[in-house]
Amino acid sequence: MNSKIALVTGASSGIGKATALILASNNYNLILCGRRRERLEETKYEINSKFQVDVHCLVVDVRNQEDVFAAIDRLPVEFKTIDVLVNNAGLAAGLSTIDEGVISDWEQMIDTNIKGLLYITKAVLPLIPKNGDGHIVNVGSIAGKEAYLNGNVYCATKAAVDSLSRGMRIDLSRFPIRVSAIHPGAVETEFSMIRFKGDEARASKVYEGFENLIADDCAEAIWFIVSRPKHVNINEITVMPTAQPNASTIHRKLV
Ligand code: NDP
Ligand code: 8X3
Repeated sequence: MNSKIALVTGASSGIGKATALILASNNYNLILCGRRRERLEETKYEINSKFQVDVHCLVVDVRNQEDVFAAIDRLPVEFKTIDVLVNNAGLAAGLSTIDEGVISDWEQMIDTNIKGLLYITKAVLPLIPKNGDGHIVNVGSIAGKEAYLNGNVYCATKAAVDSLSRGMRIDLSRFPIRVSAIHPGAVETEFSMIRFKGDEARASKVYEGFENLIADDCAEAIWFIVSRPKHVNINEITVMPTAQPNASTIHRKLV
């Protein structure tokens, strides 16, 4: 087995899957985490067909504290050093004013985007080397930098990821473990289908009339972060479509 190992949460789709592929192409062995086993197995198959690295699928819901700790504990011994942790699993559920918000949507976003990230981080930290090889990359969002209309709770969860990244960086620099964050604007993935609960027409409108980011744009930024020499920590990268200068402005050319 090669020496370096990365664990990517939300590796069954979108940014997480693209990140797993770019890490594999750079010789990292992978632990792919998500809830959908089949999708993780598909990613594993794709990686194995292209690259000579080892891949382990970790089927777990990051919201379940007990399951997260048990799953990390049960990792095969050869995967028990984790050099790079990419905390990417996350979602938006719904898009409505705070007075019309659905409480179960709020719970899902808070439990996944904040508490899930914390559970995974706490469970994985003992396995991260304390010699400068260890690196945690959190996937935040432009939504955590600027609130936008109807974004309220999603924006708040991503502001928490931003703040946690800053705090974790301070706390873990003593080992040292590097902590970085990436804050993307609009990326076409399954994100909007999930946000709009399978409403394809509404989801596709999000990306109409402008060139959105694709998952590979984020994966390349994550790879840049991870591939810096040990003495360099990229604190954060905000990556936006050129047509989206801030969280709530998109220049669309609609016919
Ligand atoms: P996708 O919906 O394509 O991917 C989300 C991933 O998160 C899936 O692999 C999903 O896997 C996983 N996931 C969701 N909930 C859980 C859970 N409870 N336990 C484990 N895994 C979970 O969206 P993106 O790739 O776009 O999203 C990835 C991250 O990027 C998210 O944190 C999102 O907030 C952030 N982001 C996205 C932007 C965008 O415009 N798309 C912009 C800025 C940030 P599974 O369903 O198999 O569990
Ligand atoms: C996802 C990007 O702008 O839809 O975090 O909130 S946005």
